[in-house]
Amino acid sequence: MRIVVLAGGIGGARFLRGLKQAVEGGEITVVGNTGDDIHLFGLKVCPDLDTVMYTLGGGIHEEQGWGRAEESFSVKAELKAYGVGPEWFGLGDKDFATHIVRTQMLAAGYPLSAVTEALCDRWQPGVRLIPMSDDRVETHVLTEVEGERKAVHFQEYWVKHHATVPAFAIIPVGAETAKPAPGVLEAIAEADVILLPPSNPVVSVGTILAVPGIRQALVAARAPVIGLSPIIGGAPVRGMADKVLEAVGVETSASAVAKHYGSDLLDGWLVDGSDAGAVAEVEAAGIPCRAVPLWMTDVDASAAMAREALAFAEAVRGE
Ligand code: FO1
Repeated sequence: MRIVVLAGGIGGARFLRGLKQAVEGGEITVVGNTGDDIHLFGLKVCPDLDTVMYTLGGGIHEEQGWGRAEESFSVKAELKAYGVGPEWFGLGDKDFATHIVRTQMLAAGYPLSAVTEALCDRWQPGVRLIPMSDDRVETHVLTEVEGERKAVHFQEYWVKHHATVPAFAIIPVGAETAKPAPGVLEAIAEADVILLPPSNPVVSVGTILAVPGIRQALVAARAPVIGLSPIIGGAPVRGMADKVLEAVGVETSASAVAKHYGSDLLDGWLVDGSDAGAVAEVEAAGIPCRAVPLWMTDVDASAAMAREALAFAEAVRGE
């Protein structure tokens, strides 16, 4: 079975760990969000690609959901000693090696998709990880800091300000001229099932959908597109999705996110049991909906969710 998953960072990576367990032998292609990418110290950092690669490859810092396990921060301390910032983004010594190799390969002319493939050769994540685009796309947030309106890089909004400053708009800079990376549209066209995991619907899945051609390919795909709600009981499971949902005028609820994705895109939407009351509303919007447990408390729970999504895909296939 060929499965395509559009994934962001932590939520997407944890879901993928369950999906891998649920479909031993299945062929999983992950289209990764690159809007979180940031250039620091002359290096290109790809947080969401690295979170998927490290999580599925066994190198992730489990509690954080980003960066490496057993990490040290000597280089970070030395950079601080030189007065070179920013200090608010925690790059560890082992993680620096990933960014050095990536930047070196990009400088040699390899596209990000080839670089990602090369890095995954080491980590063997057990999925094919393709960036949404080889072109530079960086999400910026229109905010107000000390009374001054300005656009800041998503990571500055998310990590330095912890999303405590207002977000008036979310702008995936460069998306309008970006092209899907090689293999993305082909994987979508050939997929048997396409899944939207509980990643951030605005800055992760939303950014991938902002690359011209990807949303259209999903709408046209033969495969059923099944989404899993990242919102449970009116609150984001993790992270600060509510802050960016507000920025784009979407209510923080399982049903609002389904409608935001649209009935043209979704063939099915899974909400948590606690949101069973939303099933009728989602179905009224033309989207088949089921309530199942969506808390990814461990890999077995994530695998159970994945099996529910795959069963739902079979149920709606060809309808
Ligand atoms: N998230 C944080 O909250 N604090 C950090 O210092 C931080 C550093 C960091 C370094 C490398 C990397 O790949 C990810 C990192 N993240 C950090 C996570 C990052 O902000 C992700 O983009 C978000 O978690 C959203 O996916």
